[in-house]
Amino acid sequence: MRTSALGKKIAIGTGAVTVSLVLSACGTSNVYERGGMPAPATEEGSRILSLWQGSWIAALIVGVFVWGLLIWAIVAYRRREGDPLPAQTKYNVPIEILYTVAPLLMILAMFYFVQRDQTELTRIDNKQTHSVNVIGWRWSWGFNYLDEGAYDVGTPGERPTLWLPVNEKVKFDLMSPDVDHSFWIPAFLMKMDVIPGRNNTFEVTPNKIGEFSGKCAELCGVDHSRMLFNVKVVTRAEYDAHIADLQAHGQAGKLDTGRSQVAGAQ
Ligand SMILES: [Cu+2]
Repeated sequence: MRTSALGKKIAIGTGAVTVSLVLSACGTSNVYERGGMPAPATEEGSRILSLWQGSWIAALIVGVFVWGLLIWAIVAYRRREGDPLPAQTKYNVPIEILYTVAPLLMILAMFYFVQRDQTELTRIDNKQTHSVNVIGWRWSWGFNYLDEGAYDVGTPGERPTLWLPVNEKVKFDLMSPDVDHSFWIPAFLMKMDVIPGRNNTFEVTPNKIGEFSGKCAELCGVDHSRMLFNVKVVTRAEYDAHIADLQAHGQAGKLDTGRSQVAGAQ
């Protein structure tokens, strides 16, 4: 009677610890709770973060189970003094079915969640308030603010800066005139390849004012590591003022390099 009450207490205690671990893992305030991910700076980012955290929780549950079995087998069935060689077996059908079916179920579960989130994250609903044509080339970036008729490129020795108004959905239209690059803003928890001759697009809604860094995530050649840019998420008023400033400095219209060279490459 006493043992079963104690057993119940242990079970409840273990359950509570597991639940609190799982819940705390879903927090976003510190980097450990996020599993090393940056704090999401877009509306869509929390979806990727949950997928990442969920994958870690699932992997840990499987890991603890497998490590437990391993340690138990090593300890309980260790060789003792005078033990004969154990019976050598092969083709244990139930075990073979188990270790074929169990990983298959795990892969199917992962596939379901990845497919669900990927479909949502790459969906273009065209309800964006503005579009930016991103051109990645060896070794920098250009940004065409398509709706406003202004562009920005870095100058030698200065990183280009992509400005975005906060809480407004933006559609990125990616182009490369030379080789494969990848447009990545880590804080947006989203990246996409920039491929010559292909029009890759995605939409995000930045929801945090601040400065972020961006980079090329596809090893594209000798100066790949120099393909850095800044991102500034600002209020609509500051954004409009910046666009007017670009136009006043002669950066009106559209930088055509990417599109014409891409067309030439096809
Ligand atoms: Cu690159």
